[in-house]
Order: sequence, then structure tokens, then C-alpha cells
Amino acid sequence: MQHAPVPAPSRARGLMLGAAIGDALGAPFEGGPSASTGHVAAELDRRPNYRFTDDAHMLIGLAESLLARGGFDGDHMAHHFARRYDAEPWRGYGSGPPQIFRMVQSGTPWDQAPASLFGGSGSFGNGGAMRVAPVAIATGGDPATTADLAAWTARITHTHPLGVEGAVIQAVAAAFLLHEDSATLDPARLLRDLQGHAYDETFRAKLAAVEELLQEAADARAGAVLGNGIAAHESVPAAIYAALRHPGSFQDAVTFAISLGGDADTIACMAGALSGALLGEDAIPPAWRDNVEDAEHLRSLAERLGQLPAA
Ligand code: AR6
Ligand code: MG
Repeated sequence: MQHAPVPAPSRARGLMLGAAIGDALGAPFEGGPSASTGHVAAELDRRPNYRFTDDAHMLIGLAESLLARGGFDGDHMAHHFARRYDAEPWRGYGSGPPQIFRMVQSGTPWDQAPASLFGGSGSFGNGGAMRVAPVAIATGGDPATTADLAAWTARITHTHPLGVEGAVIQAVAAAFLLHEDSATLDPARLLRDLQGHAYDETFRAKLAAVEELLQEAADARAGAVLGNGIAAHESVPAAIYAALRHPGSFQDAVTFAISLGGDADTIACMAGALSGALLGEDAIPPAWRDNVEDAEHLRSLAERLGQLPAA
């Protein structure tokens, strides 16, 4: 049976809504143990949480800054993040970003503040990756432009090479999936492309493991092999795996991501963005897309990002 290709505007909305939905639904599971997908699905049915956390809060801030400046402006984005944090500091931010926001607001240039964190090594947390997916809409999907813009947006808070690389890989994956058909999706081709953006052995090995795990019949080993932690290299590969393992179902991709436990909201946020980009808004269960916080704003950001001349 033929099926119609998913149109670009629906994919852009799917990406933005998918990120916020994954974050919100995953939030009550953050820091918990891994669980069966059956258990997670029953909990999501019984008591779905629709309020998102810092992940989608920063993703919205990133999109708003790109739109306000017609592309990347580091000083604007850093101050916009800081203003949004000041307005809603209770969203669950990591420890690093608020320190950077204070520095920037006290006059430290945006491109100097983050390198001082964590004893001068910079953050390898997943904060750069969790918010980066809108970049893929703004660039129209060109991988090199996407990688470059993703790296710049990450460096506002994350300067450790693994923190930046995680954002680049997540953004390039989103750009790829925005243009793929789920019926003909070739995960091996995506993973080969992503290897081209992985300069650190840590990510190269994790991406190779994603490909191997996709060939196994069951996904019971995925969490142990790929990780489920707050570091970029412990969560971006898991999110990519979740989206590729369940290419025909947004609900299954997000439920699986949450079932990994650990940094469940962030893994589900990133998996939700990828799955939403591939499948489009209509593939998201209506109850989820109707009820997630700020749904109309997310849709409007998606539409306007899609009209930006390649950022
Ligand atoms: N050395 C040691 N630990 C580190 C390092 C490092 N170089 N870099 C990061 N960490 P952060 P984020 C650890 O604070 O990435 C929310 O819950 C350290 O424990 O830069 O924006 C979201 O839902 C640090 O506090 O913030 C996401 O899950 C932590 O990684 C997450 O936070 C996070 O790095 C996003 O956090
Ligand atoms: Mg988290």
C-alpha cells in the first residue's frame, strides 16, 4: 500500500512537540531505575505529566533567539537563556548553566564564561544536546550547516568536546530524519553519517554499538551498553537508538526511552524530537499533543523556523 509522504511543516511541529512531550512525560521518571515498557506505558496512561522541564524550556529559548536574530547570535542567545532562567528557575536546570548565566549577566563575554566550569574542562552534560533539535529545522537539513550551528549553540554553556559533540550528533540526526520516510529509513546510513561528525572515540564506539544493537531481536541490553546518564555521551546514543528502534511509532520510541530510567526526561526529549521529525505531528497521540504545555507556541516556533532562510 502506498502512503503519502509526511509534509515538512508537520515534521517541524512533530520535532518541537515531540521534544516537549518526551521531556514532560519522562520527568516523573528522572533519576529512577530502568523499568519494563509495559510498566511505563501503564503509568503514562494513568497519570501523564504534561509540564516540561529545563530541556524544553531551553529548546524554546534557543528557537526564540534564532528567530529574533534571524540566525545565531551568541550574546543574544546567552542573555535570552539567562532571562528565561530568571523567570522560571524552578524548571530543574543542571548546576552549570545558572552559574554561566550569572557570569554573562555580570559582564563576562558569552564565549568566555562556560570554559571555566568543572575545573576548567567545561561541561560534558547533555544540556547542549537536549535543546538543539530546532537547529535542524532552521538550517533546512544541510548536515554541515546543521553541525556548525549546533556546535555554536552548545558552546554557550557546554565547551567540553563531548558536550559539543553530543549536540552536533543529535542535531545532524534530527536534520537527517526530517527528510526520511519511516518505511524506507536506513539506520545504517544515518549512523555512518553521524560517524562523520564523531571525532571522539567515545562517541564513535557508542554509535557503532547502536548499529549492533539494532540488529539484535530484543533491546534488553541497550541501557547497559549505551548508558542512561546526564553526560552527553551517556544519553544521546540512547535517544538515537530509541528513535531508530521504533521508527513507526512515536509512542513506542518515547515509552522505550523513558523505560531506560536514569536521565529519562532528557533521553525521551531527544528521542521525541527525532521521532517527531521522522513521523510528523499527526503520528503523536492526540492526548499528548493536545495537552503538553505551550503546544501552540511550539507549533508557531516550528512554523517560523521552517521559514528562516537557512540560518
Ligand atoms: N566533569 C564532571 N562532571 C561533569 C562535567 C565535567 N567536565 N560536565 C558535566 N558534569 P551541567 P546540563 C556533570 O551542569 O548539561 C537537567 O536535569 C555534573 O554533575 O552543565 O544543562 C536536564 O533534565 C553536572 O552537574 O548541566 C538534563 O538532564 C551535570 O553533568 C541535565 O540537567 C550536568 O551538566 C542537563 O544538564
Ligand atoms: Mg534530565
